[in-house]
Amino acid sequence: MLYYLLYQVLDINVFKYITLRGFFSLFTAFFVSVLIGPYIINLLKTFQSKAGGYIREYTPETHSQKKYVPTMGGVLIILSVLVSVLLWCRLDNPFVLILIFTLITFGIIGALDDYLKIKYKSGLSSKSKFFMQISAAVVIASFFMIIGFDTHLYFPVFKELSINLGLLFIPWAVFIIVGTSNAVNLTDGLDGLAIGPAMIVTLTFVIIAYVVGHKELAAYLHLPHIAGTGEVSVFLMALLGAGLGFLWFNSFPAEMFMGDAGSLSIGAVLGTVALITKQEFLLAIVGGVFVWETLSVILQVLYFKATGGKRIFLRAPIHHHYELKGIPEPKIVVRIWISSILLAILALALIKIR
Ligand code: 57M
Repeated sequence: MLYYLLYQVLDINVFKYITLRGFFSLFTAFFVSVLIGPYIINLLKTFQSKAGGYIREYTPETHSQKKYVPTMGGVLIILSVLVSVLLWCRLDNPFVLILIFTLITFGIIGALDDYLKIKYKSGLSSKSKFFMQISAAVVIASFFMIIGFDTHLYFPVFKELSINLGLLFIPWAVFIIVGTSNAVNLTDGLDGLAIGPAMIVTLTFVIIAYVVGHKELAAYLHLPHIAGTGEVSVFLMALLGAGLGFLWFNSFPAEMFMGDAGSLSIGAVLGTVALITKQEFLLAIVGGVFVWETLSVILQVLYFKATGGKRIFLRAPIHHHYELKGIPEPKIVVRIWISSILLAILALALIKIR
């Protein structure tokens, strides 16, 4: 909105620049998040304490005192992002509109699940939650087809290799969006554990979206140039600011959890950004922490079923295995952040090695 007012109406040239609006977007989202955070925490605490708190079964002893930490803090992230994006993004950019739709729809699905878990001690059934996610992802994938988006699939390292998915782009997009959304959701099991790596992935894609949207830089790095993705980096700077603001409260000991409202929406946005920038495989690398957390669950369940009850890990997802080995929660979280940072550096290095 301010882009239109300050640049197109008042002709203040500097506001046309993506970098400047990106920084304003980050700091606006951060300060909105940090300033309204305490109010959101109190609001959620009041609602949750009236409902009696919620904790999952098979939970390590260390989690029993978390029963009254309010969840659904993802609404703070979503609100902060929307305020900043509406102020600093170009709202005539189709990618920005698709990302706003993704953030809100997956946020609603997650918030509904959180609300039911708090109010009635059990959330949406896995089937209905999965159906809602698939449906939302099919709509998002259809938006891509409607705007005539390039349906080629590109690969890291092999700059000449690409496959045109055609209509198969829709199931591919659904897989990426729903898969990333649930991977972040599974990971969100320790204070700061999901938001840390999610912000590292976000910052990595701020860089990727800027480069892919810049004709000369994309050509220099042999990346497919997707016009308009520069505006996606302004959106992601808002997500980064909002996520850092949320981490202000979610760091150990957490004053609130993001809930499915946060994990599903952030994951879906990151999956959609990977599709927009045509860097789905790079997402799997920089988001390797989310991949490993999900794989640990798949391996655990398959082994459990195959051996009639034996486990590979003490408990899955893998962060609970480290917890049950006696490693303190903050140490597990920071070590996983370190892994995320190293994976982000590897992913960016792979862009150069093409
Ligand atoms: C998401 N939810 C947390 C919080 C957060 C199939 C199975 C692997 C599913 C999996 C599962 O249900 N995952 C759902 C994980 C929960 O966090 C809430 O959920 C939101 C995210 N969706 O925002 O609202 C608990 O996590 C803790 N937490 C923090 N700090 C945070 O910042 O401490 C969350 C955020 C919160 C809080 O205690 O209540 C969760 O873990 O449930 N199931 C599991 O993850 C369970 N694993 C399991 O059962 N493994 C089995 C089989 C099925 C693989 C096995 O290994 O044999 C673990 N869940 C818990 N403890 N709580 C087991 C250990």
